[in-house]
Amino acid sequence: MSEITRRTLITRGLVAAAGFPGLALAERVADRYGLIPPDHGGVYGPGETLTYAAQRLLTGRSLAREFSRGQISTPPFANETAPPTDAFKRLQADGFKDWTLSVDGLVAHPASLSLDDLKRLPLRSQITDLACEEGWSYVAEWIGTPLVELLNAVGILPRARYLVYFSIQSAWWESIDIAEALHPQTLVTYAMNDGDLPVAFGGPLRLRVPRQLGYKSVKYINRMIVAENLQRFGKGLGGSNPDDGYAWYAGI
Ligand SMILES: Nc1nc2c(c(=O)[nH]1)N[C@H]1C(S)=C(S)[C@@H](COP(=O)(O)O)O[C@H]1N2
Ligand SMILES: [Mo]
Repeated sequence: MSEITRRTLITRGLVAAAGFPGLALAERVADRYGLIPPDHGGVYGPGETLTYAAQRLLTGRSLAREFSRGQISTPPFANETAPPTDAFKRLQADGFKDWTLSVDGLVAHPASLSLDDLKRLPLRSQITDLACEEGWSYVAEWIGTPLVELLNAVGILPRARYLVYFSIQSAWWESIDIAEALHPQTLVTYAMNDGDLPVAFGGPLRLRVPRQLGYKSVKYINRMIVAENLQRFGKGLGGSNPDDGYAWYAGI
């Protein structure tokens, strides 16, 4: 189903199911419940708002499908193989022992964690599909710590609404709402299938957001900021992909 068709159905479904007399009222309801996405302006804005609001109301706690070991793709498809920057190559030459993930913003205890620090947090693995907006996908086992464990360790403040995350590859950053950040399948991953997370797949550290399209699973992450709103980041639309015209909420 095309994105537009799907969006139209969800929009109609939300409007029909809730008996809303019109889009304007639906948007007001979405706003009241904090369901306005950052890319709500422009031509597709009302559609983005209703897609996000409908999905959050209907599927907020749903789980991405998990697969069996036998369904892991061999070989998996890596979209990009080149190490991203010189700074990256220097860290790589040292086996990533100096790689850090900083977490700051609306947190009680800002922190800078090494890969070893992250490996001391509770571990979870899951076999999920990574689906690109271009139509291809692959199944892999992703291993890391649930983001919720990291956020519990730094203590997010009550005003927090978004988690913004950045790659060492500066053109790449994204954000998710706190519900997605606390979801048990959102993982800070450092391993894949049988070993360390390969560079081609975002190693040494990648956020996996399996309920959304591949572009939300940013590779080579080294910074997270917990924020109340997204206005000060890029064009204020919530990510490098939304800044380029893709949907901020990329639920599948
Ligand atoms: N830093 C960074 N993260 C990224 C990308 C990228 O080019 N750089 N590509 C994104 C896109 S569009 C997709 S579909 C997936 C591809 O994941 P893969 O390389 O594991 O196949 O990574 C996402 N995360
Ligand atoms: Mo993609």
